[in-house]
Amino acid sequence: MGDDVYVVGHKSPDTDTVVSAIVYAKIKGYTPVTQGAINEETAFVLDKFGVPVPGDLGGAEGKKLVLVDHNEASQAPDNIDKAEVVEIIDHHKMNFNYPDPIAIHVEPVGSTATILAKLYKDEVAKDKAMAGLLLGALLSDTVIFKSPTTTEEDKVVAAELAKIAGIDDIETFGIDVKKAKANISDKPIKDVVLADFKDFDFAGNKVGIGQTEVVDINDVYNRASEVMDFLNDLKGKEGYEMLIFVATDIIKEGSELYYAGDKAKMEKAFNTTIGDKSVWIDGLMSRKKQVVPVIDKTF
Ligand SMILES: [Mn+2]
Repeated sequence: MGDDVYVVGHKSPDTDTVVSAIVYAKIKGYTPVTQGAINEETAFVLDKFGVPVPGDLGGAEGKKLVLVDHNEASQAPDNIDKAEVVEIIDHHKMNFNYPDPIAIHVEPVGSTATILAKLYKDEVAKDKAMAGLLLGALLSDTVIFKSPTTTEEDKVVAAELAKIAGIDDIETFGIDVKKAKANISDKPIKDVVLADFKDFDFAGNKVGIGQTEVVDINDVYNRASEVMDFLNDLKGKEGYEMLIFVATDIIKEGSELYYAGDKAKMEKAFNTTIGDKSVWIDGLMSRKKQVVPVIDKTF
């Protein structure tokens, strides 16, 4: 057991993170694990291709880890400094310090699934379920190619994966994947805001940014006061300098940004006038590309 290598994605696991762990572990003979429970969208994709849900990492201490789909310590397992990180495969900006040289593969593409599909083309071509999982993850992370993080490579890779997986209509499959977790009406607001939530360290300031994707933004507008109460409460309790909740309408292709924190910083970051609670930004689909860099810059 001591020599087992665990492949793990980020906290608040999304489909790309879970699928990347599963696929890379299968190819290498490692063990896929998650940090916490998977969401409904990921459950839908795993179920569709008959793939079991990975176990939980538990503690990181003393374990050999491959980090997929993240590299920031704030998104990695707790006690990461007591684990041995052997490799990283990711598509996010690098914020990683390590005392030893290790293998790091980062590409600016729409999903970690895209990178794995390219690197292990032959293995994926022989495995229908693997191709299906990777396609689901790619469509999830790129919001069916609508996110500005999407590259031409993502589209080419998706077409190849669809062929292998026997998916005739990529768009329809993508909407099915997205719809699996888009219904927020029956969920506690805490679960909606924290389902896809990331902590960042911007020049020593603790900033949390959550995102949800819906097919009708009115589902979020109806719960705006709950969102604001939750953000303000969490900010006070957990010592955040700023909290942002990005509610993305994947049909309208834009997002309502709710925030708790310095209004001036928000206005500067998004170069617009903002109300006390929220603002709609047309075309904003990507936390990684359209929120994180501008907020990082203001700090
Ligand atoms: Mn990803």
